[in-house]
Amino acid sequence: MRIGIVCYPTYGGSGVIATELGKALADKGHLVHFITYQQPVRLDHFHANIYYHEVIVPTYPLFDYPPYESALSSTLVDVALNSHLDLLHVHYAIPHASTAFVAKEILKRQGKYLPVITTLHGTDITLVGRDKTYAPVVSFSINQSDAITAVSRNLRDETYRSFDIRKDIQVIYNFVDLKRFRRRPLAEFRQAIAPNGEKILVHVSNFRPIKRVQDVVHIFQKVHESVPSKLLLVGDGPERPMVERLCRELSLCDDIRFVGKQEQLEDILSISDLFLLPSEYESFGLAALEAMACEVPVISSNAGGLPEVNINAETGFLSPVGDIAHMAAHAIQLLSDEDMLQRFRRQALKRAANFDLEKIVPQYEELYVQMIQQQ
Ligand code: GMT
Repeated sequence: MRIGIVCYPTYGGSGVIATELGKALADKGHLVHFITYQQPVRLDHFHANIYYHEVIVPTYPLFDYPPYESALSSTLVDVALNSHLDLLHVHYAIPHASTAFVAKEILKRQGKYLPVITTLHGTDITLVGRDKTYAPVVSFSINQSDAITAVSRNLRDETYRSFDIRKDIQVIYNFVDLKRFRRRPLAEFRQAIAPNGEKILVHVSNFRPIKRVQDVVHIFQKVHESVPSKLLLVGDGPERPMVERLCRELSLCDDIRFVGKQEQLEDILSISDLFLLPSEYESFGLAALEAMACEVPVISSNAGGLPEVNINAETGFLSPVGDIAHMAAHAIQLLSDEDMLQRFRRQALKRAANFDLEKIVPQYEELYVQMIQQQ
């Protein structure tokens, strides 16, 4: 199949899933065309079956806001016609679903039918999408998609609750490449981070308020009081200055390292003992799944789709949002009991195997075939 993929090319989970999906489809022989304003972060190798089309947004002194959506729709029309796309798969509703709709309507008038599949990822529904500034367009363009998928049951249900959707939303879970995300012995790296055998806790996010990174630091403070430990904070974003200040106020700077955005996440996860994800909301929690694939149990909130990924008392523990004491108590329990920690590690990996790329990608392929046959 000739598949067009539209996504945010940045470090967010939706862009990661879109890019990893495109790479997996290309490995299976499909021709994949990424259409974005920047090379997607995880599109890091040349692949004979992958094409990248940059959306150029011409500026003009009249524009305070360059019209990205129009540039994207026009690029989609151009790529669909010249690269003979069979379908378009857009990730994140805003503005991708509406731009895809415009492109589809233009193409229809030129005699080309282009099925559009929209994958909902989370904040496009729960945070940004519900904002009344966007809601009518989100609702309309989701209903106009030929197929809609959501990355968890929770997100599907939230979408039905928030919008008047008159179509079936299929749940296709996020996935992880178990060949890449696997625990490897990196003793020297571990020794460099935790020279005295301390336990290593880790958090990965885009440091947005919804991630509650300050809770991560407060949980770590409690853990640190009873278990010799280090905390690695991976990623970057608007909350970072506040989190840095908090580390200084709590005199934890020597034991907390901000490592910024990292490409080799699997190396960091390989030396970690526990993953912390106390988010206000996660439609799925891809970062937690990648940790579990590297045998790192997860202490998370029970928000959104997290209970569909992290199984309480099996692959980690779930707590109410903001319950720092509960999360810290579970972290201490796990880190203080080596047998329990090893058991949870094995169970985390076993659970992650349910979301193996090889199991999930065929579900998208099947959907694509259905969409093409419907023409
Ligand atoms: O979490 C973010 O802020 C990034 C966001 C995105 O759209 O890139 O992540 C969302 O999509 C991921 C991939 O499907 C999910 O794993 C995240 O849980 C989801 N984030 C939220 O729902 C807050």
